[in-house]
Amino acid sequence: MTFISRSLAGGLLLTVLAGFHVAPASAKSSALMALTPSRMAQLQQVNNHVNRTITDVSDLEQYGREDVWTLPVSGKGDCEDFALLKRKLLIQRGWPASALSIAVGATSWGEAHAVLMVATANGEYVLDNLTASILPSAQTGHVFYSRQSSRGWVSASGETTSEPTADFAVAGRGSPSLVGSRKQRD
Ligand SMILES: [Ca+2]
Repeated sequence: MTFISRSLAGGLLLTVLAGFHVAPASAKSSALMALTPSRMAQLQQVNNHVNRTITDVSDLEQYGREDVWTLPVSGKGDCEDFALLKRKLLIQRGWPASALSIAVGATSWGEAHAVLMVATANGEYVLDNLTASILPSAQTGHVFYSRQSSRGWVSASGETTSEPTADFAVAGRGSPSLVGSRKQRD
């Protein structure tokens, strides 16, 4: 997801966005499902299954180029591909597509990252290939700055774009190399 790192403006931007709460962009509150124990167990089962069965490989290694968003049909993929498969499996299990959106941002150590956000009547939870824990979005330690919606991608400022991007006024200043080493990709 190098376009994400190119979009970032460095630490200042992350400071600005740290308070950005990712609100459900497409799921209406009336349509949200209660997060019952059985549904939480379903989220954990899907998260664990995908995290254990898909091998984390960068798009550059697998496809020879960055930013290939696709289901990991080869058994290999990176963070957004894990999220796409989890979304598909949850829809197959009866979850409404409107409650399932991919959010992109950065980890606390500055890696570009993507996760699957699940909007429920009990709050929004994250399915993450970095952990088996299903955490509320505010407790992941990640900073999210753009999320999928039915209209494209919605940034922290509310702008809709065709690609996930951070479009605050500070973007474009500072170092674009926030993401840095890709040794711990996703
Ligand atoms: Ca990918």
